[in-house]
Formats: sequence, C-alpha cells, structure tokens
Amino acid sequence: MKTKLILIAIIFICCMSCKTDKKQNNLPEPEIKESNLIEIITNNMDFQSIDTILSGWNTFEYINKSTQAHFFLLDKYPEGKRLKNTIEEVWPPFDNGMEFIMQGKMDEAMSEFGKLPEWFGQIVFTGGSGLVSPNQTSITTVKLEPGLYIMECYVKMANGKFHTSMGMAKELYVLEKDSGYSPPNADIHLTISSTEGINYDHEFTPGDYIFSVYYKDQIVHENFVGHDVNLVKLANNTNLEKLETWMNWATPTGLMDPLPEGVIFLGGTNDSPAGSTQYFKASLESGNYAFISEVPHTSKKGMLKTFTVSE
Ligand SMILES: [Cu+2]
Repeated sequence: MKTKLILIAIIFICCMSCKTDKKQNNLPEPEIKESNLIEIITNNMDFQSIDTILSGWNTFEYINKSTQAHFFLLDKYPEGKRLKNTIEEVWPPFDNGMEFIMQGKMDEAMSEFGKLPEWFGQIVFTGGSGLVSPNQTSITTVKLEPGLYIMECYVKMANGKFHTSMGMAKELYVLEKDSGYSPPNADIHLTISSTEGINYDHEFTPGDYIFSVYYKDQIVHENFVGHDVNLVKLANNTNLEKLETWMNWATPTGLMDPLPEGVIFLGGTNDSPAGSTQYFKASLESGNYAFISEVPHTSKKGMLKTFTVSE
C-alpha cells in the first residue's frame, strides 16, 4: 500500500509525458532562448512559452491572464518517457482516483492510484512557481539539468478536473549547453524542511524583494507531494484554517476553484529536491501575508507562517 501511495504521489506531482520511443529525430528543432527571462503566459488552460531552453540557471516570468489560479511545476522525466506516455498511463488513474475522492471513496481512489506506472516514481520534481492568482505575475529562478521536462499545473477546476487534463501540460526541452547565468542575490533567505518548517530571519517593510528558498530536505507528504513555498496576501478576515485545508489537493475541494476568500497568491517556489535552492521576486505592501506549503497540516508542520508588513 505504501508503495502505491508513493507512486501515486509521484504521478500526481508530475502528471504527464510520453512514449517509449526514443527517436531523437522526433524531437522538435531546438529554439534556443539566449535571454535570461523566459516568459510563460496562461490565457486560459494553457502554457504559452518557448519549447527549448538552455540548462543551468533560468528565470521564468509567469503571467497569469486567466480567471483561475495556477502554478507551473517542472517535472524532469526519465529517459524515453514523454507527454504522450503520461496522457496514456498517468492521467487515467489520477482522473479516476480524484472522482473517487470526491465521492468519499478513499479505498477505491487508492486502488486507482496504485495503477500508476512504475516509471512515475522516477520523475524528479525540479521547481517552478508557487500558486499565482488571476492577473498576477511571478518571477522564479530555477537551476535545470539537461533533459526533457513536463511543465504542469494540477490545480483543479470547480468540477474536480485537473488543469493538466485541460491543457496545462507541456514538454520543455533543456539543452546540454549551459545558460551561463548566475542566480540572483537574495534579500531574504528562507529555508524549508520537513522537521523545521519554513524559516527566515527578516523584518518586512514595503518594497521589492528577491527571496531565496533553500530546500533543506524533501519528503513525500500525506497527499503524495513534496513541500513548496507559496506567498499569499491575506485580507483582514481571511480564515487561515480554510486556506490550510484548501492547500491539500487530496481533499474533495482542495486546490480547486474557487479560491478561499481573502487570499491572493503571489507566486513562490515549487516542489524541488533536497539541497536545491530556488529564487522568487515579490513586491510587498503594507498588510498581512503568509508563506504556506501545498501539503496537509501546514500549521502543525511549521509550514504556515504569517507576517505583517508595516511602514
Ligand atoms: Cu492551472
């Protein structure tokens, strides 16, 4: 059972790829991006971006022009697997499993997740943005090894369907050639770990900041995904318990439209391996904010940290 859960988790995180045919000549011609800023636009349930980038440090500007919240997560695929394999082998168990979760049939859901292919466990979740609310933009810097990645968003629509199945899954080729870029200089250093939660040492005043996020460790949480960091602007009356419950996709209304009330997601850094560091930019104004992970029981785990920005 445990193995099945882990498998599910992995699948979930990634959600999409390919066929065993390894013919490199089937790959699209590289479209090399020399600029350090890679634009990704979501108009509805899509990722509009270039298909091929250099390896090493890359900075992504993710512009959400849609009416729903999204993120992008970069899943490094095992050799020979592509989006087609995910559509055929990974999406059906996830879609069926989610339907069972919504019906309260957890045993049946687990049994569906147990049908995930063995290679799902070899996917490496390599970072990306945190959640981004409608009309918000996030800037995230990530270090990427060469290989084939699937860029995905597994937020759910109001009917429980994953955005991946609606078109938010895209192949991204990372070439051997290194971008030569260095990571930015961070103003605020965050660490996240399964035992200590999210930590930082800084007083916040209004302004523009670059945050670094160091993943001291990484584990598979109860909902089968790893921890990440999302920056959230809170209203005066935001119900934090509702936000905490919403952040767990494996609940019937978790990570699903509509967003909890009084919450604006401003990006962050997505699930990535132990020892990795990602960066994100954000502008803070006076008011209340939180850092929160997309896992269950964030307050108990130290992965829900509220803070106030004051003049
Ligand atoms: Cu989405």
